[in-house]
Amino acid sequence: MNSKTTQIVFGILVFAGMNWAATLAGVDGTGQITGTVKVRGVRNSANVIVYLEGRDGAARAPAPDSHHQLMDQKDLTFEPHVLPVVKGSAIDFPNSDKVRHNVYSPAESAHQFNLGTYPAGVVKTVEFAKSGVVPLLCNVHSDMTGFILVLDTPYFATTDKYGRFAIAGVPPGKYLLHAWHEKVKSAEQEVTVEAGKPTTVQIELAGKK
Ligand SMILES: [Cu+2]
Repeated sequence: MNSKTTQIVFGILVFAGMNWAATLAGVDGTGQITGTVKVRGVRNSANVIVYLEGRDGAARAPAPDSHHQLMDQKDLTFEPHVLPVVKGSAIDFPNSDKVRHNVYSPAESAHQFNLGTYPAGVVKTVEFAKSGVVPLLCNVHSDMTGFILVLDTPYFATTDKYGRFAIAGVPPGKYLLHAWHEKVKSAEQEVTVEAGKPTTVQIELAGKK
């Protein structure tokens, strides 16, 4: 690569990087929150749902996603293991396995339902109108577990295995940030989002529920 080509490639990379940073930080007057959640006493820090509860009237009464969300049944697991959605969203439950499943949510869940058994190729859809935790179980396979978190906010993210998360496009204001994990006690902390400026938080979850 000659130096001119190198310069052009470098220029494109810088431009792409700036675009990406501008999108995350919000050229539209929004801000973003990034951070890491450390979960004590579990294999890794994945599958924590982080969400923002609006203060000062911010982020209240969001519109549900108009397209359906997806909770697959694949290789005898729920995929994804945890799924945050806005209240009022519809979730499709396909069966991508060769065996039959019988998905249901137990009595204590925010939305109780039982889909019955159905084969591959069939998709059943459920609408979640009430916020809260909906554990998922299968009558056929007792070790299949999953969770749906129905939220009153569109500002949420799920951590990766390193506990990292990012929530972009957040209107400036004060929020209470919640971190939820299926096995460990939840935690909350106050955060302030500023336009065009990333806010970084570190959260630690410890102690069994
Ligand atoms: Cu099953």
